[in-house]
Parts: sequence; C-alpha cells; structure tokens
Amino acid sequence: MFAEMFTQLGDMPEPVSNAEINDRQRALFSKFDNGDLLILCASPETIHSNDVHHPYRTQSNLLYLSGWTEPDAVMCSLNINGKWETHLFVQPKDTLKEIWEGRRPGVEGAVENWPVDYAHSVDELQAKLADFIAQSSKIMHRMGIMPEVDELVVKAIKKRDRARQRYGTGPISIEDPSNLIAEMRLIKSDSEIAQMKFASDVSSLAHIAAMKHGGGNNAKENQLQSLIEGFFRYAGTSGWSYPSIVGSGENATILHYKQNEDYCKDGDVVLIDAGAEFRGYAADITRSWPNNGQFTDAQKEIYQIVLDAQIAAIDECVVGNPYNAPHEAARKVLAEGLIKLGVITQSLEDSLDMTDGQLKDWYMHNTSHWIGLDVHDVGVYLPNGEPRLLESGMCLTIEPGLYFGAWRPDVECPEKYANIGIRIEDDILVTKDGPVVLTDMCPKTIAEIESIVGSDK
Ligand SMILES: [Mn+2]
Repeated sequence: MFAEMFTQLGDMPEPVSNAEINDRQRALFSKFDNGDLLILCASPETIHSNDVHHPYRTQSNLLYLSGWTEPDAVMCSLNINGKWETHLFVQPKDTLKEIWEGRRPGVEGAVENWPVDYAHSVDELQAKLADFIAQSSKIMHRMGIMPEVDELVVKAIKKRDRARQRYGTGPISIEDPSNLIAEMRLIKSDSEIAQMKFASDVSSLAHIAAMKHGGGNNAKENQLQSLIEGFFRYAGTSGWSYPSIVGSGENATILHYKQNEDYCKDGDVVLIDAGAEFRGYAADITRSWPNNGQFTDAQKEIYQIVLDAQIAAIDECVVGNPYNAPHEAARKVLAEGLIKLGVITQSLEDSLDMTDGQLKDWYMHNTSHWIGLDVHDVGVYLPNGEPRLLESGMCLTIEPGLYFGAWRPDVECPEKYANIGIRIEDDILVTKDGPVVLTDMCPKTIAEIESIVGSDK
C-alpha cells in the first residue's frame, strides 16, 4: 500500500542551500553591532531509559543558521577586523564512538560541507569560547539550553568589571537574539516552502491511508497511528513533528489526547491530528471522519459548520490582515452555526464574549499558530501590543473545531451531539496572490471523506 502511495508524491525537493544559510547569517549580522558575539547551542540529548536516548532533534535556531543537525554543537559568530566569522564546534571524529553510535562528519567534514568559516572540536569549546567572550562587548545568547555555555557566559559577565578596568575589554551585557532570529524565521523562502510542501504532501497521504483503513472494521486508534507514522518514515521524512493525536468517539473531544489505544467504534467520529517533519520543517494536519464511512445527520451538521468556519478563516489569510482575522472569522461562523442549531441561545455578539459567551464552551482554543521549523513556530503575535499584520511568506495553521464532550461536568452537552469532536486543520502560506493551502492534498469535504473512508476493504 505504501509503495502505491509513494508514487503520488512529487520528487523530494533540494535541501535548503548553504548559500541561503549564509544569506541568513549575513542578514542577522547586519542587525548586530561589531562587538557582538552570537552563541547558538544545540539542544541536549535526552534519555528514554538507562542508556537509550530519545531520537535527537536539535534546536531550531541553530539548524536555521548552520544547517547542523548533530548534538554537542555550538555555533559562535563574531566580527574580527570588520569581517564576521562563523565558528562551529562539533563532535570530533572518534572511531570507537562511530562504531557504536554512527558516523560523524567531524571537524573536517563540518568546515568542508557546512556554511561556516571554521570548525573545531567541541572539546576546545571552553578555551575558544572564553577567548571569543573576552573580545566581545555584548553576548547574544539564549540562556538555558546548554548549562556549560551558560556558566562560561555568566562567569565572563561577573568578572567584566575587573577585565574592563585592566584591559578596557570584556562583555558588558547578555542579550537573547531569539527575537531577531524569529523575525527572520517568520518569513519563509521558496526553498523552505518546498520543504514544508513535501512534509504536507506526505502527511496528507498518510491521513488518506488512515481513512482508507478505517470504516467500521474495528480498527484501533494505535493501528491508524501506525499507518500514519509508518508512512511518514516510508516517504523519507524524519517522522512526526509532534506526537500524533488519534481519538475516536469521546476521545475526539480531548484536544491533546495521546493514549491512542481505544477501538474506533461504529458511529464514532475519529479525529486525527498528525503531521510529518521533513528536514526540520513541520506539517500539521487534522481531519475528522466517521469511522463507519457515513456521517450521521448530527455529525454532518457539526462537521459542515467547522468546515465553513475553516474556509472562512483561510479566506482571511491575506497580506495586510491582522494575524487574528482568521480566528475572528472562524469564531463568527461557528457561533452562527450553533445558534442556528439551537446549541447557543445567546445573540451572536454575546456568544462571542470571552467571559460569558457560550461559544467557548464548545470551541476553547485558538484558530492559528505560526508553523515552520517548530510546529508552533516562533514569531511574536502582538509586537508592541498590536496584532501583527500578515505578510507574504508567513505560514500559519487554520484549525477551528467543535467539541461536545458528554463526559464533561462543566457544561451540559446537547444529547444529539454527544461525543462529537471535529477539528479541521490545514497549513496556509500567505502570498500576495492570496492564501495557498500547503496541505491541499488532504481531502476535507463530506462527499470526499465519505467516498474514501473504508475504501481499501
Ligand atoms: Mn496545529
């Protein structure tokens, strides 16, 4: 089955080029002062059990500005005699370690094939970094990722008075460069979009595979999950970009459900929120479908409201709109729909109120988040307290939903809609020609879904 699906995928895009990463570095350095020292640290490895590690995924800012994906790495950049130099500290070649853990590019490989000026063994980090720090007047560093680097930085700042007095040099402050980098990451290049489109296509096909396998055959949530995540790897992505949510029946009404071990029963709606990660870039898709292949009338009513809300929100993803315009559009359509069904008994205006409005009983989350190297990508939503205006190249999810958890003690769930949970989520690229749905390979109309669910029987 995977082999047939694979033929529907386009070619894998070229990776983001070293030249593009060099351009990113230059764009960032242009915002710095000459005495600034940039330090970017790899995330630490984390333990699964005893001596087994979780699959490694590095810190996104380091990935964005170096392309380096291995652990135990630090990138430093500073301006020496009017020219910015970039140094990458990496795990050195080590035959014994490589026999056990895998091949390493090493120092030579790093400087040859990655967009950096110099590479060093991470064993030299302490000495070299101390030297860089001494030459700097401000350290651009995010604390809390690599404790040994934090320690060096703090030590250097502590003794700054002495060094400044004696030599007239040494850093005087630490600043977190994350916001500067986030501003750059908010706008995706064509090459980044190509990576995200591939992640989106793989994810779409994986959702279709789950739909086909569903259809009243007593599938379990974990079986649908395995099809989805199996195809993520089959298609050459690194796997999921966030743990898959596969919830049937009342589990579909739990926003971040993660057990994924129940049976999908006849008459249930199955909600699947799953996306692949490709070369660090995320996809994030949610689809909700009837396990027996046919929506009930009640399910159809709710589904169509959510779909209408989603389409209205996507239409708002245009250059110049505030980032929350899609959310407001979705909320309005959801509320209008629930008023028509008699679920909401307030006026439209009252129902949207964040304190007393009835909509938040059934729709309690936001409609969008940025998406990119992080599934919940970086970028301030309210710079200077004002909603950010959408620009060409920004990517965001659109994911309205309605959740009628009959198990909830805090609300009285309308019986007709008991345990219906619907969320529909796509990833949108804002362009000057309007919104582009990156996840458009994944079907979402009622007719399409009913024709696909259970079709591999
Ligand atoms: Mn999402």
